[in-house]
Amino acid sequence: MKLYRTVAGCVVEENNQYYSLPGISIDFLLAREDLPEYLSEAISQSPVLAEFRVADITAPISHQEVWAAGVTYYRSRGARMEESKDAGGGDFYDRVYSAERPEIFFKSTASRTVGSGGKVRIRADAHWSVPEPELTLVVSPKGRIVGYTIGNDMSSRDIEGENPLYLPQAKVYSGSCALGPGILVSDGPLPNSTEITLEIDRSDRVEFSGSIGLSELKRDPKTLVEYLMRDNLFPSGCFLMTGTGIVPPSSFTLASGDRIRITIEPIGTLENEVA
Ligand code: DO4
Ligand code: MG
Repeated sequence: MKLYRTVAGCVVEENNQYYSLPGISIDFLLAREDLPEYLSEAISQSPVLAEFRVADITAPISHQEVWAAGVTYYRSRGARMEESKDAGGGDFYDRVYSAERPEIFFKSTASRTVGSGGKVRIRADAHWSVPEPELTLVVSPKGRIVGYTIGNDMSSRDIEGENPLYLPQAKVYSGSCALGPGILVSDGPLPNSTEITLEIDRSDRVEFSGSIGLSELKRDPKTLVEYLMRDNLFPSGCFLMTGTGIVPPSSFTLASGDRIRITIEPIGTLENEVA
């Protein structure tokens, strides 16, 4: 079952049929502990939509915060060590990769987040920018994983690499986050065979493509959630990005007009243009 937030309200997709949930907000739904069960029941009493327009989809976020885990794939550890080698920061990333406590940082709010079809941004003062395609957990107020979406943790690698203390500036700015297209509502784990793929088109040809299997994710999603919830309250629920395992070559930087497509098969494709 998938949940979409659209310009006309929330919509549930089940067995290729779309059901509208009139008057029910994304905040109401994401604050529930029983989202999968609630939606199963709700669609049995909801009208079937005659037409579902992909163009009507908006980011599935309102009052939720977006947090992100980092250095959760071996490939990310290597990339971070490389970009920070001149600043002597490489050792931190090596240590956090194998430490018991994961790296978790604040990433975004709804105002900085775009949905599928929206425009992500690169910072005006950055000259090495990349998308980071990440499986994103949808977490209830009590810390239950109630669904999955696709996240793009847009990042300024030069700013992050200059000094690890610049991480918030490299990660948190207007248009630095994309989420969507919708939420795969499920409280079970995704299979280890799940693939995340990234394609970046420039002038109608593929400039970069890559993929990574979820089997390469070093941290258990439930453990990441457990650390996030320690001494934190999320009354509206929250999103937790699980880190990137796909890193374009160091010669690559995003440019205005690039189209970024991130696919995670059971969830869908998150597609954004760079403003
Ligand atoms: O440590 C910096 C951030 C790393 C990150 O965002 C990732 O690995 O996805
Ligand atoms: Mg990331």
